[in-house]
Amino acid sequence: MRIEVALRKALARNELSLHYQPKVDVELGTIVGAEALLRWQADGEDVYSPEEFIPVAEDCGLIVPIGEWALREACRQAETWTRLYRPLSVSVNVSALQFQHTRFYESLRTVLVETGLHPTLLELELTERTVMEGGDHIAELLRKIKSLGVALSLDDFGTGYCSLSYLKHFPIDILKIDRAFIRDVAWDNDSAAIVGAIVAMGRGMNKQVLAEGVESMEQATFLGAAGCSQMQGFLFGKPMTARDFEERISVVD
Ligand code: G
Ligand code: G
Ligand code: MN
Ligand code: NA
Repeated sequence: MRIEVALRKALARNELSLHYQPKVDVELGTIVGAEALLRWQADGEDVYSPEEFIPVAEDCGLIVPIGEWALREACRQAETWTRLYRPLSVSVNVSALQFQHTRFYESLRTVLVETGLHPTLLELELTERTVMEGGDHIAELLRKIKSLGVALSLDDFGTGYCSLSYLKHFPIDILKIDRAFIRDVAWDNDSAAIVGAIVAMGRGMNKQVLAEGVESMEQATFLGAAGCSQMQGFLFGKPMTARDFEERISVVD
C-alpha cells in the first residue's frame, strides 16, 4: 500500500523514466536497438527497483497508464534516434494486464501515428504467461498487432511453464533466451544443450533468437558459434539513460 500511494505521486511528479539497454548484432558488429526499461528515480537515486514497484503497479492497475506512458516515450525516443542517426529498434515490455486491456490495440495504433515511429522498429516483449493465459482472443490480437508491422517477442523464454505447441499457434517473431540459461552456457553442458536447441528451433521456425544477460566474452563466443548473433547484456552495456545511449550510437561502434 505504501508503494502504491507513492507510485501515484511519482507518476504525477514525472519521477518515472526509461533506461535503455543496447541490443547488439555481433555479426554486424553494431548496436541494432535497445530495450526500454522503467526506472523510478528522485534526485538521480532509485526510489524502488522495477522488481519492487512493477508488481505493485500490476496489482493496483497503475501498470496500464504507466505502460502506456512507457510505450509512447520509447517510441518517441526511437523515432528521434532513427531520424538523427540510423534505424534503431526499441523493445518495450508489456504486462499481461496492460496487454489484455480493451484499449491496448487502439492506444498502440495511436502511439505509432502520433510518434511517427515506423512500426517495424517497435518490438513488444510479452511473457509466455501473457500469451498462454490471454484467452481466446489472444491469437487474433497478436495477428492484428503483427499486421501493423510491429514485432512480437517472448521474454524470459524457456522459464515459463511452457508447452512448445503454442509457438505453432501464435505469430511470435523473436525468442529472447532467458539469462538463466546464458549464465552457465560456457561451461555447463545442459545449459549449452538447451541454448543450442532453442537457437536451432528458432532458425527452423524462421524466428530471430536473442540471448539475454551476456556478461562475458566466453558466453558471446559460444553463442556466436551456436548461430545466435543477437545479444544483450552487461558485456555490451547496462541499461543507461537516453542521453548515455545516444552517446553510444553517435560514435562509430
Ligand atoms: O531492468 P531491470 O532488471 O531492473 O528490470 C526488472 C524487471 O522489470 C524485468 O523483468 C523487466 O521485464 C521489468 N520491466 C522493466 N521495465 C518494464 C516496463 O516498462 N513494463 C513492464 N511491464 N515491465 C518492465
Ligand atoms: O525480464 P527482462 O528481460 O525484461 O529483464 C531485464 C533485466 O535484466 C533488467 O533489469 C536488466 O538490468 C537485467 N540485465 C540485463 N543484462 C544483464 C546481464 O548481463 N546480467 C544480469 N545479471 N542482469 C542483466
Ligand atoms: Mn524484457
Ligand atoms: Na528477460
